[in-house]
Amino acid sequence: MKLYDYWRSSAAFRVRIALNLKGLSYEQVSVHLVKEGGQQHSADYKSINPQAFVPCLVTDKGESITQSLAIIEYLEETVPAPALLPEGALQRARVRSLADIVACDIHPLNNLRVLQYLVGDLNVASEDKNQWYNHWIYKGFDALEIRLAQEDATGNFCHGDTPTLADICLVPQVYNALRFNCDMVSYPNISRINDNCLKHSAFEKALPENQPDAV
Ligand SMILES: N[C@@H](CCC(=O)N[C@@H](CS)C(=O)NCC(=O)O)C(=O)O
Repeated sequence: MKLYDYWRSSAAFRVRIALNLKGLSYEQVSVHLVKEGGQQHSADYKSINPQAFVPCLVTDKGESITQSLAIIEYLEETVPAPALLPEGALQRARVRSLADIVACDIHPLNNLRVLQYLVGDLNVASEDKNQWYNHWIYKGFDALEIRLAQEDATGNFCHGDTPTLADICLVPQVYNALRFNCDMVSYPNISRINDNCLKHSAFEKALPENQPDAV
């Protein structure tokens, strides 16, 4: 399998964690999101993903899949063990719901192209852009923290004591929060679970700084 990847991409980071948890080997093809105005915008890459986003996974049969959650669900269906979703429809809905707080409601607002639009087209000052970035993280983490604190299914990980899709989304988002100096003091459960995940080699190996294209 081939993963179109970028070390600092948190959506690609999710897929790297899932591939590692499943024990799957893959070839990494770096798409530099900043160099040359962003290699994701090249005609070559847009013929692979017209959305001009990483990640994109290409299977050994040459089929390509875009969107990190679709890729992870594909891996879950084709390589069921270890499971990244729990038994039971309600439990799976909980995990997907936690994951979606990050993947649908935080991350898209803070994506590179959104930040570039704020600064480049709307002339938003750099400190206001950072405030925007942190605001949406705090909004999402406030809700996530309450749920992780109050819901019985929370364990060493977001759901029980093994990593799931929720942790796969959480860890890259915490990584970005720390990178942008978010104050994590109000988020003890998020921080605890993040620390537990990072003790796991699948997460550690997927960290941005451990990627071949990291600078
Ligand atoms: N919903 C997509 C989001 C993918 C995404 O936002 N990728 C970012 C990197 S984390 C990207 O390629 N951004 C390029 C840009 O904004 O120009 C997914 O989950 O795969």
